[in-house]
Amino acid sequence: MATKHDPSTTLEKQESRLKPPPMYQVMLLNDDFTPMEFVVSVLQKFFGMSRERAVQVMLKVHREGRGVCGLYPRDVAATKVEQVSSYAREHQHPLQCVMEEA
Ligand code: TYC
Repeated sequence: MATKHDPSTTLEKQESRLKPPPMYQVMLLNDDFTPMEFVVSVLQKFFGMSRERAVQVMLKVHREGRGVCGLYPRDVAATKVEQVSSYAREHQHPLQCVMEEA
């Protein structure tokens, strides 16, 4: 019978045997219509970036076609995608936000 102190029965031991949860990159995709200023405001509002950082990331997306906004566990990443997508829709911009396993 396992005792209270058998390490194989403790929650701590079981957690250490699990793989860490997969992480997801949340990304913005470039398009020809969403105003640069709107993208900067999205990066500040939903990803907690400074204005300076948000401008850098927006320009990277503008020049390279896509860019990473942050790395999150799956449910947090999915919520960011949903929030950004509905905010863009509300403002009638075609801005696309997607997630991808890291
Ligand atoms: N390409 C857009 C423009 O020139 C700006 C833009 C940047 C749009 C990043 C989307 O994810 C984006 N107005």
